[in-house]
Amino acid sequence: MRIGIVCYPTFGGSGVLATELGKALADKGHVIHFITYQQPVRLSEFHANIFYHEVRVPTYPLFDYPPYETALSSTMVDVIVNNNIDLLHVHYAIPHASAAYMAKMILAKQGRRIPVITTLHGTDITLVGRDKTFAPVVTFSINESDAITAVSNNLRDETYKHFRIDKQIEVIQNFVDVKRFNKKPIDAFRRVIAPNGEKILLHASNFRKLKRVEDVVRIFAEVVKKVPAKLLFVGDGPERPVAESLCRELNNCDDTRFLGRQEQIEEILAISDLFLLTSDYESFGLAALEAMAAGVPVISTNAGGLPEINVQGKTGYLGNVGDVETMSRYATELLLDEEKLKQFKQNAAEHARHYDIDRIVPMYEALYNRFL
Ligand code: GMT
Repeated sequence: MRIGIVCYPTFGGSGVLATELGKALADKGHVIHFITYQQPVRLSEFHANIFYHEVRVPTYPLFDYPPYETALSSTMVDVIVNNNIDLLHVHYAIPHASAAYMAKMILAKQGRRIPVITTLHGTDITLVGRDKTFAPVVTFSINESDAITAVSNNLRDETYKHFRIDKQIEVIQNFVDVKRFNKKPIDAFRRVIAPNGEKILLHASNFRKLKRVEDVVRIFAEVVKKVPAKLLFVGDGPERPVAESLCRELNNCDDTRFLGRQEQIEEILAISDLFLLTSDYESFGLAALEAMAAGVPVISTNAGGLPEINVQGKTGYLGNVGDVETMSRYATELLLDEEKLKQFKQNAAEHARHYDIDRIVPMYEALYNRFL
């Protein structure tokens, strides 16, 4: 198949998922055309079946707001026509689903049919999409998609709750390439981070407000009172200065490192003992799944789709949003009990296999086949 994939190219989960999906499909012989405004972060290597088309938005003195969506629709039309694309798969509804609708209508006038599949990822529904600035367009373009998928049961339910959707939303959960995350720890790296054998806790995100990174700092501050430990932060974003200043306030800077954006997250996960995810909401929590695939148990909130992947008392523990005390207690208890920690690490790795790329990607292929 020749598939056009539209996504955000940044470090966000939807872009990562879309890129990994494209790469997996290309490995299976499909020809993939990525359409976005920048080379996607996880698309750094050459692949004979992968093409990248940059959406360029010309500047003009009249444009206070450069019309990205118009440029995106036009690029879609161009790529579809010139590369004989069979199907368009857009990730994150805003503005990809409405841009795809526009491209589809333009092509229909030319007598060409292009099926559009929209995958909903999270904040396109639960945060930004629900805002009345976007809601009518989001509702319309979701309903006009030929197929709609959501990355968790929770996100499907949230979409039905907040939008008038008259079509079936299919759930295809996110996936992880278990082989990639099954890495041996690099001892020298572990020693640099934790020279005295301290436990390593990790948080990775885009540091947006809903990630509640201050809760990560507070949990760590409690844990480190009882367990010699280090905290690693991976990623960057608007709330990073908040986490940094709280760290200083709580006197934990010597034990905390902000690594910034990292492409080789699997190397960092391989030396980690516990992953912390304290979000207000996660439709799925791809970062937590990647941690589990690397055999790292997860302490998370029980928000959104997180209970669908993190199994209480097996792969980790869950607490209410903002309940730092409970999450700290769980983390401390687990880190102090070597046997239990070992068992949880094994459980996490085993559980992640349910979401292996080899199980989930065929679900997308089956979906595509229905429209060709
Ligand atoms: O978490 C983010 O802020 C990024 C966001 C995105 O759209 O790129 O992630 C969403 O999609 C991911 C992949 O499907 C999910 O794993 C995340 O849980 C989801 N984020 C939220 O729902 C907040």
